[in-house]
Amino acid sequence: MHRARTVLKQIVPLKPHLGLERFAPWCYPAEGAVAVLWKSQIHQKRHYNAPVATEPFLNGSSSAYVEEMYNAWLRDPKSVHVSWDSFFRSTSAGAAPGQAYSPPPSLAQAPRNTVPISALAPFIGGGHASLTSHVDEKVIDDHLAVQAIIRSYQIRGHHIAELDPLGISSADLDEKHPPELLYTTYKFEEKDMDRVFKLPSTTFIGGKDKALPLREILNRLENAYCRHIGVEFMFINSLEQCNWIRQKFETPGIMEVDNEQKRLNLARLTRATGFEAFLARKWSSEKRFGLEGCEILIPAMKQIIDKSTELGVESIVMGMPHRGRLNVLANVCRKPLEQIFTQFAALEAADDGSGDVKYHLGTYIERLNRVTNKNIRLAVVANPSHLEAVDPVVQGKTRAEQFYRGDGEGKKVMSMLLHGDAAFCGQGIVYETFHLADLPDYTTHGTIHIVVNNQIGFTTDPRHSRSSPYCTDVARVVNAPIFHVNSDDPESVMHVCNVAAEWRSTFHKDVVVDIVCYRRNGHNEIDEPMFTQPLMYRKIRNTKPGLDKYADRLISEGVVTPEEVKDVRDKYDKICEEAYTNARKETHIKYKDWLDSPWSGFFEGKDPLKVSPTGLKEDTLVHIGKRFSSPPPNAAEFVIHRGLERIMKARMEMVENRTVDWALGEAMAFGSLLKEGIHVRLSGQDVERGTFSHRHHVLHHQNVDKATYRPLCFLYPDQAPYTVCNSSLSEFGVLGFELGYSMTNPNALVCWEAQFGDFNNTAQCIIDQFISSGQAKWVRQSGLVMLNPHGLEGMGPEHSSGRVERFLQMSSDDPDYFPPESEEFAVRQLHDINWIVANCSTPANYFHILRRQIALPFRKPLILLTPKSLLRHPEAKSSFDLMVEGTEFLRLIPEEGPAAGNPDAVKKVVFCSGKVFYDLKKSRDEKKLTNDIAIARVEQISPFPFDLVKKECAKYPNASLVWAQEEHKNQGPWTYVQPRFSTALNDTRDIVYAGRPTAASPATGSKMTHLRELNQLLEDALAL
Ligand SMILES: Cc1ncc(C[n+]2csc(CCOP(=O)(O)OP(=O)(O)O)c2C)c(N)n1
Ligand SMILES: [Mg+2]
Repeated sequence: MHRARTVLKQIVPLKPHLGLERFAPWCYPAEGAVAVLWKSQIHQKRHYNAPVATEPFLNGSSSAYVEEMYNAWLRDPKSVHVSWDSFFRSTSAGAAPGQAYSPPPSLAQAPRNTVPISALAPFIGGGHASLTSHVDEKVIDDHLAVQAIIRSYQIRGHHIAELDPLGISSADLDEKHPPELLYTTYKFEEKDMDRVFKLPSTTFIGGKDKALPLREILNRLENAYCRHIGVEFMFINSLEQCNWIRQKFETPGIMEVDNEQKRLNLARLTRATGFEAFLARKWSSEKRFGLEGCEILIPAMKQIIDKSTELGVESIVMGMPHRGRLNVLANVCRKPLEQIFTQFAALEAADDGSGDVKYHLGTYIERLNRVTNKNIRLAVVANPSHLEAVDPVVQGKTRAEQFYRGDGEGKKVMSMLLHGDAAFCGQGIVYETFHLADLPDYTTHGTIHIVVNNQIGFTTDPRHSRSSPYCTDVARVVNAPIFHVNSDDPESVMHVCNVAAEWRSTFHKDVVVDIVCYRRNGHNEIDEPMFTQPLMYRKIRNTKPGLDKYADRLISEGVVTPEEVKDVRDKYDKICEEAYTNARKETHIKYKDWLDSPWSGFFEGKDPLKVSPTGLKEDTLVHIGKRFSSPPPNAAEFVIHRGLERIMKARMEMVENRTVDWALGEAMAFGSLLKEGIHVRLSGQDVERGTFSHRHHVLHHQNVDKATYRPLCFLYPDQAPYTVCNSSLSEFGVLGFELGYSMTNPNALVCWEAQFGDFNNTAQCIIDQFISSGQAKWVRQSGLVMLNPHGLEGMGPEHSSGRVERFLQMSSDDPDYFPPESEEFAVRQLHDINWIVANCSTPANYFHILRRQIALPFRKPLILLTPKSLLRHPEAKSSFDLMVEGTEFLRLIPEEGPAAGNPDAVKKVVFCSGKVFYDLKKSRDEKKLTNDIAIARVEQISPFPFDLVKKECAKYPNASLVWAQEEHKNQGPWTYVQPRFSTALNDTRDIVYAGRPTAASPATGSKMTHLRELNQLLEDALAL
């Protein structure tokens, strides 16, 4: 790309361009002149073909280089290598085909039996005595120019393609014609138009012809690159891929379609148009974000699905925004129209949940594709209003589906993402999602993107909503080809859709179809667009709908009759009417009809309140512990870092001593689930080693690149697969991806780890819009685990807080409601909550809570605040005794020391959560207050352990109650726990706060202030 630009820059100054003429006028000989053109072509061929240089240099791939050399030579012959000098001299002098090149003088003797080319001169080209006399310099010049022209069209033709169906603006926001596409730039005149030029190998415009008259060259280039399709691909850094695309657009006749396909296009367009018209008629004042102005989207998606199924795809996961969503559900997914229409009626919901507006809901359908006669599964993933946020979720879901099907190359499962023009270029998550496209553990092996480019975002014009020429420029970062296409030319749209599907199937890379269209109505149906886009909308009002234009065209071509067109319209209208009548009989809406990820078989036959045990046989703990602490089986050849050897030795000693630290506890949770056939996936920044260098799930051979060993993958011969993967430096994208991954299969433990907890706020949209509220809105469950390293340790405002207060604030746990106490108290709470928030203080509890995710008969997201200094804290270890059979996750860890032995004498109970426990305990012991002060740990903060808090408080009837936390008063769990303590204690006792004062920032930047604050908090909490 860079080189091409340089070359073109150099070519342009050779001749100042004289005006704004395009090649186009040259391309269309006056009517009746075709025969003349062909006659002259034959004549010219005969005349010009002979001197056309057939040097190997002049093939397309090297033409830019030749141009560069030639220009340099023109400026100064000494500036190029002597061989080039000789070549250009020869060609300027009229050397014959294949003869212009003479090797540079060699010091070595000429091999025997070879003859210098110059010696052949008298026999070449009609007996001229000298090579320097008979090839006109202009011939070389013009051939190079023709090559430059071809290349310019390939690179820049899209800038002048007729993409806007309204014909008022340029899709690249630039009205200028690139000078490379001006005929004057290359010194050609009308009289040159019938000269025949040899075509380079980098073009396919010739079909079987190897040479064409210039007029025809330009004509064909215009047709390929400047009609209703604009192709951006020359930035792709693969010659093979560039050639593949050239072939798909340049080959003569490649766009031709048969009448059957035309009729199919028309029928599909009729349905798409009819659907919106029907809704508009029945619910004229309802928001539906209709597709009017881009109805072609529906045939386009169907074409992609047809082609992809033909190429082997069996399942497509889709993500899309509001625009045209109902139409997609109805006409692409074939969701029963009755179900869609009931969403417009104000009906009671038949199942749990708060639901969502109709243009956000997902769906899942398995059906026969009538065109290819193959079965296909289509899922549209439910999404929030937040544009593009669903993109990574779709990718994660797709990846998971590929994984479970063993579809390692994405041949059976693919993703399709739809975008609005303003959102595609405006939202950073688009970029973050693109960057997952080629990562080994995140790729979905090519996504087909479709942009509904209606050239407006709500009320904002593109020139005010983006700085890039096209709204699709973000896709260039992954070398995705981009096909811009005019929505009013259905056949062009179908062509690019076919090419997009073939591209994905061939190269397994992303591709973009940018449908340049318009929005016939306002942003929604009750919005007035004339307030802000008066001229555009005046034009729109005078623009015939795409369906009418296409129907007229097919009627004039004799492909269909007006009666047939009407018949198809009426039939679809009748279908809608019947569905409407049926929908009116419905009394309830069912959210479950809109589920995008059904887990067939998971819930059936399960006791919804029965949790499987999480404790393990000691043998299992020992086995996993030992494997995790051992080098690879080929240890002799696999050189491990010394430091790691020490770590593994220490791990082995822990196993022998029946204890675990944080990393070992985690490994045992993961390993035991793997043993039980549960796939485990841990993803996030630097998770393989662990941000704090504590995990080491991937050992690296110290002398061999890419030679690694993952102990958890080799625990048992029949275990489930373990994936641990360092992610790109993205939270929004990667957390969204893992959420999507967790949606596919409930029998998997999917964990995302933030580098530090506070970084989760760059993924806030996934947390707010999907994780905390996904089940309520979309009846969709997820057992995703978020690991957020948390704790104030003097590291400054960032790197300290996982912002637990935010998660707690979004928890649906009622502060004033103490659920009935029973055996099932804990599981019922979990069943009813939107997510679980916990801050474990021991490895054993961490082990149990991870395992509990799978032991539950339903799925809930788990938000874990995880430690940093505790990873190596000598006391933050757990005995096997707390992990063996019969043990379980402790929602609250009561005081276990002397105070518990004589509770009546206890003066104070300090409740806390997480790492601060160790600071409090140490300080209390130093102050010799072990008989006076009890310390209890709330491990599961939400849902709040009302029952256990009540019990622990009741145990110490004479004690005052304190909540101690290291976070500032307006942060941390305090505001969450305070009212719940009151409820737990039925307002009979008060609990007071001990800790840092309120603050704007999560933590101080000063180490000294940090220590002073910590000291103060310990003093306050333990004061009697
Ligand atoms: C992240 C986000 N910010 C703002 C909005 C509000 N909003 C809804 S639609 C819209 C315009 C979208 O324009 P475009 O992406 O071009 O899609 P179109 O509506 O034109 O199809 C905006 C700003 C939103 N939904 N999501
Ligand atoms: Mg738009």
